[in-house]
Amino acid sequence: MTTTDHHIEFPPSAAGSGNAATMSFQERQKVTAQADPARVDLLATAVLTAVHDIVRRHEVSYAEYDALKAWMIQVGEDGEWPLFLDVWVEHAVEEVANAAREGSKGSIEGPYYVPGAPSLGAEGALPMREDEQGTPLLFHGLVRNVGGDPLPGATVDIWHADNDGYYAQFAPGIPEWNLRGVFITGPDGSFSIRTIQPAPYQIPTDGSCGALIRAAGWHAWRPAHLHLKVSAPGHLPVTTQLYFAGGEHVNSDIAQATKPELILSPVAVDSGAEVRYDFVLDPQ
Ligand code: MBD
Ligand code: FE
Repeated sequence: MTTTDHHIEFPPSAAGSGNAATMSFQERQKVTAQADPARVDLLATAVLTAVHDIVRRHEVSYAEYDALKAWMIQVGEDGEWPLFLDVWVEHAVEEVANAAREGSKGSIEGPYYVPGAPSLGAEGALPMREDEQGTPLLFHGLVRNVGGDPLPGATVDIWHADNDGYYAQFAPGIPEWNLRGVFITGPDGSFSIRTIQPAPYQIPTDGSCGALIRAAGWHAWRPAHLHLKVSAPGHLPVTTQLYFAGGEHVNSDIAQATKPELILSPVAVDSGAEVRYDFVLDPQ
């Protein structure tokens, strides 16, 4: 089964996007190495000890323990483990993974990347519907190395939500590769992408992650963002996101995945908005 076979019901639902994200992850997940038992012992013991400590410190009751058990069962039934982990845990993993990087800042991948989007050359428009809603955005720049040299033949893989905050292949009724594409930088290291400005993304409210957000009195929003994976031979690939200055929730991302270096300030042009951003890749 491929991601495109996943049946997602209409209207969009937490279980629809959650189960599609779970299947997408399972298809791509390849555990190659046997886990080191010493490392598993260390990490599993650390997690369990932290949980025991919380139970004692906050005098967790049986009612609260059973509520947690019921909620975790429901997260699985909704397929929302990828969503839960990517929203509330991945930012710390990304911080550790990219601590030594000198080039462009990374950010979390999130649950909605799909490899294999259409390849579009150095410049062009992302696949979109004839009546795609949203302000047209021209997003262009260079891919360079840390020494400042342009990198021709670098790959800029971009995916983002539409003007309603939905991702192709994770919500019903959107063409398969809508707002997803792969660009290859030209001889001067440049790329130029025509798309639309995405909308803020709301965590599905009708699933278990939504239930947690409501129960805790949190908000459910990520700021509008572009997702990118940028790579070039001999260089460390970077997975990142770009945000929009002044956008809603840009300083209150529920996924804690914004960084000052990742905020774009597009300028208004006749056709909509335009912005330049250069990516810098560390050597491998
Ligand atoms: C998203 O679009 C996203 O980028 C993350 C990290 C989590 C949920 C939805
Ligand atoms: Fe996203």
